[in-house]
Amino acid sequence: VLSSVLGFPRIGANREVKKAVEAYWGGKISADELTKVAAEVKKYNWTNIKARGVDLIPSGEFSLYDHVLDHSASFNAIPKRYLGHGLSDLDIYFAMGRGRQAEGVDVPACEMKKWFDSNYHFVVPELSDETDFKLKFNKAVEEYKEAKALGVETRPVVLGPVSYLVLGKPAREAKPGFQPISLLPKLLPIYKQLLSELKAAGAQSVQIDEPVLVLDTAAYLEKQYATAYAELAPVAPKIILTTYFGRLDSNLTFAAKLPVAGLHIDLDRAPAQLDDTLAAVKSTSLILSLGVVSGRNIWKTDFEAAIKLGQKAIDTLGSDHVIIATSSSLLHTPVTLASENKLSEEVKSWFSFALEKAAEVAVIASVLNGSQDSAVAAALEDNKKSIAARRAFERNSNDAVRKRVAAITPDMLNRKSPFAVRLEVQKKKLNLPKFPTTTIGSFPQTKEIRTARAKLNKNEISQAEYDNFIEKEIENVVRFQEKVGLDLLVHGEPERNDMVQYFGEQLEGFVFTQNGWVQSYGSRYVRPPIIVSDVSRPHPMTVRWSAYAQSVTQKPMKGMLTGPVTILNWSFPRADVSRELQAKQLALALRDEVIDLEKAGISAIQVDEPAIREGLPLRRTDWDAYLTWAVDSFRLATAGVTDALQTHSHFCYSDFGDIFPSIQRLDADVISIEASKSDMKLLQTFKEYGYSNQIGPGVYDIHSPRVPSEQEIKDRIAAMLEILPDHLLFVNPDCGLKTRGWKETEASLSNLVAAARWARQQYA
Ligand code: THG
Ligand code: ZN
Repeated sequence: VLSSVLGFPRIGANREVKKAVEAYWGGKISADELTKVAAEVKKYNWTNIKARGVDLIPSGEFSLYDHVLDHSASFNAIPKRYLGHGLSDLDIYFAMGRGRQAEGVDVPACEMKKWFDSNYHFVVPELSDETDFKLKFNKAVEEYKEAKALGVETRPVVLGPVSYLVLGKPAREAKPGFQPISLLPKLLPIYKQLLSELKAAGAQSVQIDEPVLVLDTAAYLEKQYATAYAELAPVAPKIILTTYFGRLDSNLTFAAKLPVAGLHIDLDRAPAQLDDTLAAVKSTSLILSLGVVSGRNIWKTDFEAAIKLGQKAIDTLGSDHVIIATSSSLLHTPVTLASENKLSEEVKSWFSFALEKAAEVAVIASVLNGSQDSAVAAALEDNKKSIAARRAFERNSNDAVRKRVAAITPDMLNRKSPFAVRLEVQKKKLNLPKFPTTTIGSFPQTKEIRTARAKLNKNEISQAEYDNFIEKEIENVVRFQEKVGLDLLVHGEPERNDMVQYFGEQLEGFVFTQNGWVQSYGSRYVRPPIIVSDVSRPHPMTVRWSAYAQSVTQKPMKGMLTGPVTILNWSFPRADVSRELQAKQLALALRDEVIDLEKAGISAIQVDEPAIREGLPLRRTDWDAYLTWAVDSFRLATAGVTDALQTHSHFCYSDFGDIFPSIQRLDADVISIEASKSDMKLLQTFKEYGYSNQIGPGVYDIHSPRVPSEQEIKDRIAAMLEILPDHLLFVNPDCGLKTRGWKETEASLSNLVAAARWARQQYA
């Protein structure tokens, strides 16, 4: 039995990559210096994984921005708009990731999408018949050799051709009806070259990721999979076809027949698929890689349970045909628990981060190999103890919270009156103009804000000094919005580090890390809080700040909360109770907050649910169950108020084409959505669906520093009004502004307000 890690965080133990990448963007370090930092991080990863005793160590999955973008760049799948500006390959790469507006170049970024149901974003390949695939560089080979030079034999990782194409989208110039998968015949020669070069470099095996195999769509791709792997297998090192985040289900039938050396399945997400998989591969020569150590959560693996699964596979296939692995790349977990000094020893003993997980796969494999090593025996014993201790803790749940969840009644999910009635009441109460302008909530998080927070954490300033500072910031943001001329104001969220972490810190039932960063996209990382027990709200969380903000302005102030589903999805959830139960507990806590905000004089409250779509199960058969509790949780959180309270919600991602009924069922008075990067088709769908409440489709993309012109925004509003009724339209950016600088924020919002004013005259 071999042990394997499918991929590792590429941010560095101390966020070295973020710092270096941002320094490079700021012109503070050279490309060479950036490469050096990257090399150090790769070395750290390889040597540390090896030191934990892992047999199959990943290479090639490192990235300066995004691994899908790495593939596009190396395959020469580069949209034309990035070419001809005299940019270096590296700068073209970053321009695709984040856009570029400097020295006469003005190009927006490529679209980003959520990576399956995770909180990681990948850069969507843009493809057409004009895409001129060639292998510009072979990252897999380069990193394989780089590791080898350090004395580490690795198993290179590449994203498979079918998944790569399926994750892509038609480029603007693509013919109507173009499907990226039609490029498979053109792409396969590139993969052949890539893989044969890997073989020539000495790689024994290669991990080819085909996560699309766990989706319903894969059922229609059987032929493409067969063609692809029939062509690739003869020239490639031994292929381990790798699936994760879900179950193969019926796709197993053809996946198990592909001419590959091995198959990896995710037994963290879908432990029940082991039996079917064993039955399917029993009569083949396939190696089965068992993903028993979660790549998505931070709970210690229950060795006993993992060993049982491993033994079952060995009994069927023989020990030389079994690999013990992480369920997916460890990209989604923090680097190491060793950097956490504030968690109690008890709490720490429940967790494993990436490096600890590397050790876990090695120990489990050793046990299955019959190791007599005393260190292995000790690790096994330790694991038994901490799993038992955690179970004991879980049994000690908060009864009052459980009882409250059990007592939820249907009427608690309903607003008092239907939308049409509320609309009139709210019109009087809020007195907003036509095409009201607003923002999504956060304003630039400046160095000063971060510094103040850091000082508070280190006790270098008092709580009172910090609170004063935050009040000043809030007042400045309010004045700024008044000056720019926005209608529905926000307090700017200077008190929040992150829209999820902040609430985690206020709620009972969570713990947080000091250094548990996980890449969200590019150089942006998050520190997910960890839900460890039943959740409740010991005190109001945002009322103080929203009430203060309202007290310094005559304009209406929008309260700002993160919704239950999003808090859940962007945290590390408990593994011992259902997601539904955790969402309902969160919803009750938020319901109390919403009611308190209204009591404090706030007349609009936004409860963001950007993660509701990404939380959707990967398989359609699982959708209904999820959507029922997810939407109910939102309604539970927001329905406790009077008709006069205008509820808002926000979704960062617009691909909810197939969950319209659920978006409608949220019954938020206003939703703001991302519509700037995708086209107007989305709005058309809203219309066709007959969506009835107010909508603020983002009029510009905040994910890039470029400033939209007034004309651009006018054009967008005009295009939106071709589709949406004018009495339902809000005008807002497509997401929060915390990652932006003040200068571009002021310029962009001024243009936005001017465009809205123009629209009021134009469509009076
Ligand atoms: N919070 C969490 N997850 C998210 C978002 C979020 N997932 C989706 C989307 N928003 C991702 N967007 C961002 C935007 C900005 C940052 C992170 C994710 C960001 N991070 C700071 C950084 O990397 O410098 C660190 C933030 C901090 O100090 O805590 O700016 O909003 N959970
Ligand atoms: Zn957003």
